[in-house]
Formats: sequence, structure tokens, C-alpha cells
Amino acid sequence: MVQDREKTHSGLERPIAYLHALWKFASLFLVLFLAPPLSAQDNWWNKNWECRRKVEIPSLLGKREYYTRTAAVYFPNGGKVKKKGEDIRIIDEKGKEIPSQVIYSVPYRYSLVAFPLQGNSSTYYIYYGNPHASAPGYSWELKAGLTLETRRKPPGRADNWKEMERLISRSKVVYGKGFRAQIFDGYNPYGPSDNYLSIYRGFFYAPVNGKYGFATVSDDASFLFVDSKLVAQWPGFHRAGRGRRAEHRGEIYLKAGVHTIEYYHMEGRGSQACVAAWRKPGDRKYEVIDKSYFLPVTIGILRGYEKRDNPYPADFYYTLMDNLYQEKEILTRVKFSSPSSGFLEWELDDGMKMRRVKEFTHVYLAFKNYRVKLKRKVDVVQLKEGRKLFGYIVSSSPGKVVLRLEGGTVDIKRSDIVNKKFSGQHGKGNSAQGTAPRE
Ligand SMILES: [Ca+2]
Repeated sequence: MVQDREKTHSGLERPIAYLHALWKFASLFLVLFLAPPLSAQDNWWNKNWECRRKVEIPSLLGKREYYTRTAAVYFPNGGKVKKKGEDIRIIDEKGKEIPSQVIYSVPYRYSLVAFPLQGNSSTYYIYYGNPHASAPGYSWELKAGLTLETRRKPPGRADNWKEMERLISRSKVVYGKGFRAQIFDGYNPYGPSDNYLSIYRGFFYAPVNGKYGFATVSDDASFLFVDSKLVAQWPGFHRAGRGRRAEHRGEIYLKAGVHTIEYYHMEGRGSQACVAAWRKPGDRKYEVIDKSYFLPVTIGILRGYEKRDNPYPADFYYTLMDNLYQEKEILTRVKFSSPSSGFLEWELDDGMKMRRVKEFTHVYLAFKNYRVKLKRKVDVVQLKEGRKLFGYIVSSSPGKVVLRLEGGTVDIKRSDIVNKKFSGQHGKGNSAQGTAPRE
């Protein structure tokens, strides 16, 4: 019997060992993609909104059994969004507003918005930057994927669910929120890995009718709910070792189909782990719930940034590369990159300045939020007929000037230009601001 028990539960041992190796090097949590600038500023959906980003949804071919046609997109908001993202709207290719749900949004950090895909369309626009907009109150809500939110843990214990609930209601600082593939984490992806709470919420499908076992392996406390019923728990302060044979488990009868899972975790100090495992009807072992059982959410790719009043806005993205944990301090390496063309000038609030660079990495030494500013400069050519052209002077000779505009170049005769002092100067500066979160 003892041997049989070994076999039954040993499926979790290797994943747990892996988690402990993983937590020292937190990986990136926000990956944004480089993209060429948009070609034109046409079809602005509503002039009360200042900014828009184009989003492309990767191939919609579903490989999963449950295909939900739900998309989500992370975007750097440069401080342009309202406090809770009330002004964020999703507009389809035909200019029609579609429902969406703001999952997370903090000015100067990033916003995460989810929405239902429309027909076969793979192109969408996010509009934001309207201080007068109120929350649209759509009835659509996210019913797919698995999200994780982490918060700062207030003082106290979680020796039972009541105490855990109290900790959650008293926690005010949200470190961040995003999608995860599984409930299988060995560090806090959005903030410091001591004194934090994790809240996972997800939609999964049960492949057949029957009795399912669920187990939690955690460091420290954890509580696992299926369809709002507490199925497995491991309260208190403890390491994960005595849970790796699924000692902290429970059973529930599920019908084939979609169900919800919630997993609450509390970490005090030292090491930390969150693992949700299950044993489906007919399975011998408990295993980490595979990502293929969570209803998929397609993450959109950013393809360009435009502003209503400015054809040349500055734009940049950041990616957390890695954290190096020294004895007392944590070094964080962040990669910055800009898809913007032209003359770029970066300003980091720890004193560093850089010019004419599209991409660089920077190491931060202290644990706090940092402000990063990017200026983009373009040339202005004033024509005799009264028009102004904005772009980059590619070449200039006594007879003519070649100006690169968004989407192409134009030749301008010197005699058509009013102000000839533009050469070598940069007339108009545009700036973008973002905060590199320290996580
Ligand atoms: Ca711990």
C-alpha cells in the first residue's frame, strides 16, 4: 500500500524542485513587440480620444478543444489613461466599438484589456487618452484564461480561510496583474517575493464527468476553490516540501465542461511557491493542471502608436530581462526599445541621458519606480502656400530638400520653402513617458 501511495502522488516532485530553482531568477513579465510605425492617421474613431494603438491578433486557428475567441493586449500607456482605465475603448477595423474589460491599468505603468474577437478580423485599435470619458459599462466580461494578481501582504496570519479573507480585504497595494499559463509560480512576477498575496482566477474545462481530486503545494498558505467551493487548502506558514505528495487535497464531482478555479496564496518570508494540481477521473497521479485545460486567451501584438494631433509621437517599450539577487540588494536589468524613427533622446531619472539610440539595456540598483522619458524630434518645413510639412530631412542641397514623411518621401524645391533655416535643426519635439516597474 505504501508503495502504491508513492506512485500515486510522485508526479509533483520534479515540478516542485524546478520551482525552487526558478525563483532566484524572475523572468520577464511583460513582452511587447517591436513594430513599424503606422502609415497614416486616417479614420480616427472619435476626436475626443487623443491616442490609439493598432493591435494585431496572431493566427486565430484554434488548436484547443475549447476555443473561446477571447483576446487580450498589454500596452504601455505613457500616463495617458485615466486612473482606472475608464477611457480605454476597443474599436474594430470598420470603426465599430466593441465591448471590452480592463483587467489592469495604472497610469505610467501598463494597461491590460480583454475583448471578444469579431468574425475573422485580426486588426483592432485601442483608443485612450480622454480625461472626460467615463467607464462604458459593457456587460461583456472575461470568461477565459487564468489571471494572477499579486498584492502587498498586510501584517497577520492565514491559519484559516477567514484569516486569509481578512488579509485580502486589508491589502491595498496591487503589484500587478496579468495572464499566467498555469498555477505554478515560484516568485512574485509583479513585485517583491516577500510578504505578498497571490490571487489566481481562471476558467478550465473538465474533459469528462466524474470525481476530480485537487491538491495545493505551497509556501506559505494556500486555498483552492473550484466553482466557489473550497476543495483543498494548506493554511499557515510552511515550506512546500510536505505537500509534494498531494497531502493537501480534496475531491469534487464535476460535470464535463467549463468550471472556475480560484487559488489564494500568502507568502511571508523566505522561499515561496504556488502549485495547483489535479487528478482527473481515471488518472493515477496528481499532476500540475496543464495549461491546455485553461480556456485560451490570444494575446494581441502592438503594431503602432498614433496621436490625434501629432503624426510623429514618440513611443517606446520596456521588457524586464532578469533580476539578480545579491545578498542584500536586487539588480534589475531592463531593455528599452523604440519603434520611432528620427532623432531620439532618452532621459532616465537616475541621471543617464542618451541620444540617437533605438535600443539599450539598463541596470537598476534600487527597488522603486523609475521614470523614463523619450523625446522624438522632427523637422518642420513651412511652404509658401501656408502648409507645414513634418518629417525628417533625408538630404538637402541648394536646389531641393528631400523630406521623409510618414509613409514615403517628398521632394521640395528650395524656392517653395519659406523658412530656410531648418537644415540641421529639429523643430518639433515629441515625448513619451513611461515608468519601468521595478519587479
Ligand atoms: Ca515562505
